[in-house]
Amino acid sequence: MLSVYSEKHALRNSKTELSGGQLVPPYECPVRAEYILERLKAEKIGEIIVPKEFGLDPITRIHDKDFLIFLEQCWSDWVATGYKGEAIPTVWPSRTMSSMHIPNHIEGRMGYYALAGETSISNGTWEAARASANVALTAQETIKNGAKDAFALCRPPGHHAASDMYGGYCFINNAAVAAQAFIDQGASRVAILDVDFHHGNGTQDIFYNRSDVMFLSLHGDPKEAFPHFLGYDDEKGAGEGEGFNFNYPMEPNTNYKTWGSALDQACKKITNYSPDALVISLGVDTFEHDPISFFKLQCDDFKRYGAKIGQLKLPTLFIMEGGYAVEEIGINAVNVLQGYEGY
Ligand code: OKP
Ligand code: ZN
Repeated sequence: MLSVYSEKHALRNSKTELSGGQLVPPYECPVRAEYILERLKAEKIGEIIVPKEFGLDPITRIHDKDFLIFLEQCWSDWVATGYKGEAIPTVWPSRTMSSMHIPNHIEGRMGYYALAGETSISNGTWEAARASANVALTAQETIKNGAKDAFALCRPPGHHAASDMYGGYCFINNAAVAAQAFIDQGASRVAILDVDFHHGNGTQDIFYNRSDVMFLSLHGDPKEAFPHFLGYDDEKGAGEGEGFNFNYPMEPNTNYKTWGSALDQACKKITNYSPDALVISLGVDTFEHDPISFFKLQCDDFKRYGAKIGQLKLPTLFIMEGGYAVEEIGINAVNVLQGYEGY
């Protein structure tokens, strides 16, 4: 399988994450992508290419222009106020305090566009997020041109980002941008299967009213896990999109037996939908030793479920999302690809 990787991911190197009331080194760190790259090479998964530049057009199919301008300018606006730390929101349009006016001051704009506060913005964040989207689009293009499958080694991840919200380590929704590219090139139906530990709230929200993109997500029950406010099993889609959104929230300590049967159910929905392409939001934070998650998948389980995805026999685009047990991140991500390929 061909992979796409950009060294520009390393420009996303913020020093702080707000976690447990402290500013800690971010879990979503550059070494994650380097370990995956290393494992791709060691296991000889296939050719590794650099991304092409696609410009902003395919990104504005998913994200609002004002949001993208905010992301591009956030760091310089923050610095211009004289603030010394990295850019972190402190105020939000909360339940009974949301006029929908977009404030001018950077503090107000941060809260307007942020869905959570852990993710600091710093120099290079925008450039890395753009490169990550180009990685996804380059891999997508190889499938459009006839490849069976491809792996986009995206970093930063994307599935929490909505049309005008960043957070949960995500800025541009790479999976949504790639799915939309398939549609814009003539696909009638695309399925996005999100196997990251966290609910893909951004992807769900983007396609919630549409029947041409089905979204299915297996994740930690939002009663107990980030992003807490979306990902319940009664979220089925709305309007045209009703019946095209499926959530499989699971309890703390879920093992592969339970997780794998949820995957089987999701795979049945995908088969019945008969999509032209399948996008996998591939997070490996379902791993038993992940530091911020609570599922109990073991290294071999990633091969097992890769094989199930392979049995769908669909053109398949893997998009890297989360995974924070960095020592094993390469093994687990590449195990999915190897299982998919039948090794
Ligand atoms: C991004 B991706 C833990 C809070 C978790 C953010 C998690 C973002 C995960 N104290 N905060 O889905 O892997
Ligand atoms: Zn995750």
